[in-house]
Amino acid sequence: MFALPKLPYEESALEPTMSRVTIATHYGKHHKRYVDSVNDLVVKKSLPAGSMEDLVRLAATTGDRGLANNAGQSWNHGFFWESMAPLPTLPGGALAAAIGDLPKLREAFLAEGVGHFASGWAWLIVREGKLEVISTHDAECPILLPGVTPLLVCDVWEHAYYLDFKNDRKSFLEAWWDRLANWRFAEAQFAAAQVSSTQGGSGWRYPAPTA
Ligand code: MN3
Repeated sequence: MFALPKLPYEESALEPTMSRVTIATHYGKHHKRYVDSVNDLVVKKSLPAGSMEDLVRLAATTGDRGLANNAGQSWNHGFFWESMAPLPTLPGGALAAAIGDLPKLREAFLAEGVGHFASGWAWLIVREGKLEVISTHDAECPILLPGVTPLLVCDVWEHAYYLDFKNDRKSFLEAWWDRLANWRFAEAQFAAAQVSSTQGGSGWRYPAPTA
């Protein structure tokens, strides 16, 4: 059984940018439902025991849309909670050096997130050693992309911001980047990407299931 990963802060810790009500709904209802659905599918389909990463890859191999959506969303949300911190941070060290022009990266990230049509995710990633901003659609999980290690993600599904920003995704993304982005986490992911660029083979992992 997979558990809902523990939030790295209190539900009210990201206020006022992300309200306690948004987190309670997003984490306690949306994310929980994806994880519950994965657990149900594992039992119903007698899927092999393994990690969430294994299930994301299995679903891609077998073309199982239900499993792909729920395992992908479970993973992406786990990564999303780690991508935020209660107090504003800035990139430092090797990551700051690799970024260079931070305002330019901010602009690219906002453009990607605002421009992504309908539901999805805006990511800062390392691909083959290079920083890149990409978006994935619906439940698409970056561990399936060859040579990619994600550093940060912002959820741009409406459920991530509608209660706090209504339909204003741009203001949400700006506030998210300026006040919530967890650059300590991004630095750790960046360091992990240097060690190994095998797909999903390094960096954050979804907590292992308990028997
Ligand atoms: Mn979400």
